[in-house]
Amino acid sequence: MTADELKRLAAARALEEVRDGMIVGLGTGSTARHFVELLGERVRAGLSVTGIPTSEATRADAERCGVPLGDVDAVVRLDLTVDGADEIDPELRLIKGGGGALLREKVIASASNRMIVIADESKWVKTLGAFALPIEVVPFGIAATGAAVTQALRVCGAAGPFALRQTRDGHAFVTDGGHWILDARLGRIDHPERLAASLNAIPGVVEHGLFLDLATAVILAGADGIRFVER
Ligand code: ABF
Repeated sequence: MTADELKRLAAARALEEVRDGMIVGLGTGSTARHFVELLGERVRAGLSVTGIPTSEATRADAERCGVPLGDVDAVVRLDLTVDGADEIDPELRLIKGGGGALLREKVIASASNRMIVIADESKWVKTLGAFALPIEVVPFGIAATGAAVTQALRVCGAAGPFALRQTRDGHAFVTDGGHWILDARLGRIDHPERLAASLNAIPGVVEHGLFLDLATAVILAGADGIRFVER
């Protein structure tokens, strides 16, 4: 089975957790897109849900698939969010943000009663950090913020180079919120909680891709089938 087929299998399993009347956070990325497509099929078959997209790309997908969307500014709590991830460790800590939607993804996941992560088994790791950690920053004062990020990484024993994410034509990648992203290649992150706290303390850092204590379950699709891992 291809990785894409595994992603769709994981998305299909997540659909079983959706109930009529739910407010559902819709993640971003290729795995989450499978979920949106399958949810659209269920809506056409009569399911009633309200989707809250975590990016403009997902909003477009949801509209294309006929998933009814709610007003994010009026929603206080969501029943469930289904989203992908770049890395997942055995404590269900995540690195997210490879797709650049980490801020909205974190806002929505934090407001959800449950967050189910869907992924193919390649995302499962013993230790986070092989995937570059995305750090979303405000463009204002980027040099000072970059220096503070370097210091925070060093203090947390996770030193490594970082680079401003760029588009193919060499411009800074701009998030849906109008921010930039620094991708930090750390190799391994031994103390994710410490690093998260240090990054959160930097004024120019808007958010980072460490999602700790947010995922309530992970659906992993692999050659041997589906694993449902719950906290
Ligand atoms: C989003 O999409 C991101 O947080 C993560 O970076 C990425 C995973 O992408 P894919 O599902 O395409 O592997 O969930």
